[in-house]
Amino acid sequence: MSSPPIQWYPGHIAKAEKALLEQLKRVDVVLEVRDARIPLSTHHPQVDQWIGEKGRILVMNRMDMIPVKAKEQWTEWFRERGEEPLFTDAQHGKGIEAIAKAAQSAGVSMNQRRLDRGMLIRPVRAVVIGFPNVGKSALINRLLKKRVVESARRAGVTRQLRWVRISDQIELLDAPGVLPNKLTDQDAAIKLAICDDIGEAAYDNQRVASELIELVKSTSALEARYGLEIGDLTGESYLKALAEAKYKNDVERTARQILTDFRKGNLGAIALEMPPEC
Ligand SMILES: Nc1nc2c(ncn2[C@@H]2O[C@H](COP(=O)(O)OP(=O)(O)OP(=O)(O)O)[C@@H](O)[C@H]2O)c(=O)[nH]1
Ligand SMILES: [Mg+2]
Repeated sequence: MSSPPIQWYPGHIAKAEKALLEQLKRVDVVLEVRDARIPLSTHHPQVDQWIGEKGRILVMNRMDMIPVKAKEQWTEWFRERGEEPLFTDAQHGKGIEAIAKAAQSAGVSMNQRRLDRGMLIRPVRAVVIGFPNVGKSALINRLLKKRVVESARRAGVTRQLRWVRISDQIELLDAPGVLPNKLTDQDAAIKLAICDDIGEAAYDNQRVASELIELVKSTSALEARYGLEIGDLTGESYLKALAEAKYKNDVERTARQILTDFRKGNLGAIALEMPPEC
């Protein structure tokens, strides 16, 4: 389809990135939060460089939105690469304890190094980094067991960096979502749009919904939800057929409906990305 490439790099994100880089100097551990539905597309290319020698905790949030099987395959894939992904569901408070523990133990080794150098111990300072809307603030609220930072169903909710004290041992910095200033991989950009991780002004709903249909075509999710079989229709034709059958031929409304249904989990648990060799 011939719509312009998806690009989204609003001013507040550029500013946020600058402020984040400033604060990074003060941070011991980075919690890198990704969207479990698209673990590769929510990998920020610069994050490894930002983390440098700091500790890293790899968080796969929204685990409730993918099948258990996908979670297992991703765990295996990351382990083969020497990484240990911690899956969470910040919406319902699952997997949070493991994150707190990992941050705490990073603090223990940090303080041991301080003691060795004759310095006083202090709480570990961690920052939550990730694409917009992956659930960073929700995760912080869960770690704190109360709602202290704003978290909502939109990309770009957190605008300011904000330190919160999780316990005597952990201080956590909530940061606004960051993303590369240029989305060179357009397949990834489409998935970010599908998952609501970029602002909606950046893309065409009908195109993105068509791509979503293509991606979930092999599951029975569409038929189960809308009662319309996909057969060998393309995403675009299915969208039109569904508009005709159920939405008074309003293709735009149909596209929005499908996207909303996917984002709310009404299509069921679906992994939009699987480990490359699976
Ligand atoms: N189903 C599900 N929803 C989640 C999960 N984590 C967060 N959410 C929801 O996703 C939306 C975005 O969460 P936020 O915490 O605002 O995300 P954020 O990463 O802080 O977003 P920005 O501040 O915009 O960068 C909210 O509506 C959350 O309730 C999860 O694990 N599962
Ligand atoms: Mg936030």
